[in-house]
Amino acid sequence: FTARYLSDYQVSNFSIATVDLTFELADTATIVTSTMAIKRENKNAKQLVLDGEQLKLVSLQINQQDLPESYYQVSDTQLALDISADEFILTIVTEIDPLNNTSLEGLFKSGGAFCTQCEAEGFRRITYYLDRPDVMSTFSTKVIADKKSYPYLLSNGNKTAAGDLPQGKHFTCWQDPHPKPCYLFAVVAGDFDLLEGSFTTQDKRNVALEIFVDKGNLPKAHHAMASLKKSMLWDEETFGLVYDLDIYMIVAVDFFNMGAMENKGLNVFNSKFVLADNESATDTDFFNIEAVIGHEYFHNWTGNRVTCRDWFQLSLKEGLTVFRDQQFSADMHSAPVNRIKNVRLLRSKQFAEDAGPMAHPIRPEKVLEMNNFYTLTVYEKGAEVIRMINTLLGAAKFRKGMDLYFARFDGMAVTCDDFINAMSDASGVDLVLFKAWYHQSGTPILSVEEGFSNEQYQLTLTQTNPSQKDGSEGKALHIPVAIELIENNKVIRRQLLELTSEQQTWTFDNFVEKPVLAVLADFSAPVKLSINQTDQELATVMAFADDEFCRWDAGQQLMLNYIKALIDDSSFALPNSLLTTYQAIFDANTDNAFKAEQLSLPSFDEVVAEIAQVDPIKVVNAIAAVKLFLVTGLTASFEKTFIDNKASAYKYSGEEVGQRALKNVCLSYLSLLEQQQSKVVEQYQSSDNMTDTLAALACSADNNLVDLAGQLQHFEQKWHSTALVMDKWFSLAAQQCSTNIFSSLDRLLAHPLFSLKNPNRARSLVGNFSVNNPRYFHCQSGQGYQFLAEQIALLNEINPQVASRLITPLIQFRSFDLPRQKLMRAELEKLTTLKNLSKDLKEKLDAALA
Ligand code: HT7
Ligand code: ZN
Repeated sequence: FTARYLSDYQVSNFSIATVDLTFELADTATIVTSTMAIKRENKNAKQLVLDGEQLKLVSLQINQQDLPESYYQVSDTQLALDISADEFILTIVTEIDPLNNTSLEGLFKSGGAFCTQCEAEGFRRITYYLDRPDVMSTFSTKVIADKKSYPYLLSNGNKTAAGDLPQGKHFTCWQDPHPKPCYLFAVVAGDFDLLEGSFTTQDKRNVALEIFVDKGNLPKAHHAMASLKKSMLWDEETFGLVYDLDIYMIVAVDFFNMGAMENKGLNVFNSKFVLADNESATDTDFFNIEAVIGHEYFHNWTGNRVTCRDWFQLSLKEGLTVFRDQQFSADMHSAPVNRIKNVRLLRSKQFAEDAGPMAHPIRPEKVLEMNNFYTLTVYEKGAEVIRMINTLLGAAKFRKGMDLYFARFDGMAVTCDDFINAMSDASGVDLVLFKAWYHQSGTPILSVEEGFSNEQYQLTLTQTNPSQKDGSEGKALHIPVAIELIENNKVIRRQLLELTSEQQTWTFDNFVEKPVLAVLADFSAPVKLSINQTDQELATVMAFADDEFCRWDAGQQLMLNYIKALIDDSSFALPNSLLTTYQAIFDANTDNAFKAEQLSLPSFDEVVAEIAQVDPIKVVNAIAAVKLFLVTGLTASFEKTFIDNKASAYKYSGEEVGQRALKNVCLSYLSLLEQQQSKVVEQYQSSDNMTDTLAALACSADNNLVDLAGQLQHFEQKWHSTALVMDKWFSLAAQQCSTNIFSSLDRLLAHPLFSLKNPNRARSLVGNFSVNNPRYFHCQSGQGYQFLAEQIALLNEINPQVASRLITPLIQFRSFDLPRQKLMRAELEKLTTLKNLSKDLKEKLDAALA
């Protein structure tokens, strides 16, 4: 396996103007014929080297003449051709085996349907090609298959022909007018139910919207369709971006490595992000479907029309598109609650990645396996970086920057620098220093020092940036820090400070007494904050900051301080003042969804990110102790809020989602008290919706309540034939906080509905155990680590991409105490000896064990 470096980038020696593909679909022997119009761009380049993996080469022709064997060499990864002509037609016929392709890259089968996944480098598993994003071609595709089994034959662009063939076969031809890199190519063939809709663009064109789902699932596709229409309208209204084909198709499949894929005009989605109805989907499912549909749709401009020059630039499209989908969700729902959720994800998962062995800048510089770089850093931190540009420029100039970016680069494959230069040129804002966010890894620590004398308030901000992988020191970044100053319980000053060196001091005049600081309003930068605020100051921010994020975050900081105190000393006595502060959350006139976030304590991962080499069980115990203290002291408030927010029949609306969230947070607290646990049973029995059912089940699993077994059995009986709901069942069963968990896990692995070949299933059981059952994943015996490592070893053969994602909690062993480190390392070392260790796992194991 050889690493690739950003610094080695070179333009392609050859271009491909057009590619005509014919797929003769068959389970184990699909024939792909590719005819390409190729031109030599670099006269010094002798050989044309095409990428290709797991292909059987059937034939090869140049300008319709067979190419003698002495003119080409085939290896496991390449086809090298010696061709003297500068322009020629190359026809390659390959054979592939979709049925046995469990990696779900290239052409594979999901249930009965054929389906492709080409990003990042899956197209090379379909045919020999220049599989790189800066080679853009016009694609036309003919798909041939049995008509009865595969009535729908789909590809990118517009349908140009269709007809019947002998032996019960038929064909469909597609032409995509937009040149594109091969990672955006797609083919799907299957028997589906089709939900049809339409959208009229602002320039009055009619776009046919088609959502393909497994037979019987049509009623579950309406929310996805509504979400698509909202996304299309939002992009027109917010960014002036209009859809550019006559048809937009979405296909939902059950076997999929990630959430969804933005193939031009033919998105393929994990069915989890399409299918929903009131009985089987949670509020979170409804929310996520809208967000993911939005994300893939927004890629049509940020990703497809303007794409990446090379994969190191992935954040060019992903960071920007995540930022766009976050803004979309904020506009559709509560902006502050969305922001809080974004920050929770960043703090719990991205901060850990940035502190772990696979830490990389949002624009990585070295890659062994590209699939390993679809990370929280590239996506979520990447979105934070775009958000900072938005903050520094202001919304109007940011929009001007976006307009200039499209004016300059439409139809091109470009770099992150191109994007920033467009932003800077359009706005006149200097972003030279800012660019360091693209090449520096690690989470900056922002330290805050306050001073007050002679009616002057002094604020000193210091940034510390972690040293880099190459041993170099972390450099000062351009950090926007939005603050509020509160005097007499009122915000009297709001300002955006720009920290551009290691340390800067700001002075604010005319204060009678020292104001209270609310810092990082709206979480204006992806940094860790180091600040000493008293409980009283934090309570003031919680109650009186204008910025909702700051109000929420002050509560989190307060709780974090006490969780840390309990980790240091488990007998630490929590003060009753905490109860007063928490009671104020109940009493405030704020919306329910926000209250629910305020009442939710920092998660296990968020706490781990704050403490070096921590004993994980101490973290679990400390969080549980704070929770118990609060519910014991404020039982009546939790109970009243729980009862007051019981909604009637299920409806997915902002108001009711908030009510359910608040009610279920209260239930989670109350379930710690034996005398309140009947509420869990009652909610499970009376629930008419998945959100409440799962909330009750989670209480039973987290507290190992006696009713859990019966509830799981009842749930299984009711839902055994609904795959997405059974994923939830496996997740919950894996979350059970019980000493019997390991025998339960063995039973779950042997369950007839369990299969490691289905990524959703594998993630539900294996992923959820290792992420959401910290007491047993980190148990002293090391059994939790062993369980995960064993499943990863199996997945290494089946699906390296999924294996490589699931290994995350093990490679982050340095966050934990030395005994855990030793146990985790031992499992990682065992994995290094696997027979066919994939590139994906090798890259991570090498980094972790270095
Ligand atoms: N651009 C896509 C990224 C992706 C992917 C999707 C499905 C399966 C494998 C994949 N590898 C990379 C998804 C997105 O960000 O929208
Ligand atoms: Zn994306």
